[in-house]
Amino acid sequence: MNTNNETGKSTGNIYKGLDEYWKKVIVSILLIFIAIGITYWMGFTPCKIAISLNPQVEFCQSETPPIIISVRSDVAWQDTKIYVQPGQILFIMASGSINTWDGHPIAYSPDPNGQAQNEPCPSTSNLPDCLINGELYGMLIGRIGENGIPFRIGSENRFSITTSGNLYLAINDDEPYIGDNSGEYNVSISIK
Ligand SMILES: [Ca+2]
Repeated sequence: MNTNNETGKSTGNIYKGLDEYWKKVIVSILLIFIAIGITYWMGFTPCKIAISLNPQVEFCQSETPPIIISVRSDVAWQDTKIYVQPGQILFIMASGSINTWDGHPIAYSPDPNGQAQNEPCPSTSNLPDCLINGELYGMLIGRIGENGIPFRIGSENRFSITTSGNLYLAINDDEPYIGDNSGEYNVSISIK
């Protein structure tokens, strides 16, 4: 009898121990879901929390899926059809290589930051104006609206939008000599 009683006690303790364990698991899971619910309810998405923990995280791509487009080097201002307006933040990343004088190695741009090996555009005083005078040949540039003021972009940049209109992109070059370019940049655009 004693043995049976002891066995019964031991078995009961094991079940009791398991019950306590699963209770803790269930309570923990519930607390995690409640915490996630409260953070969302308060407007703290994982993206915003990441930024608050590390200010270097300037933009959370997961919050707005990026728009991927190709920007040709042999066409001037290209309308991305992306409408932006004041208050938005624009995050642009670009890659690829182009040539601003097809077949001439000196005009090679290894990336959207442009040709660091050359003088800024226009490289000599007898050359015509560029889309942005004083910026490098081959640099990815942009403007907001058909008559917006052009600005540099390069391989990666972030902008606070202060005007509304479609985003236009181009590759910097002497304006009359854009047609002799080759290649394109791949551009990722995120709006927040
Ligand atoms: Ca050219």
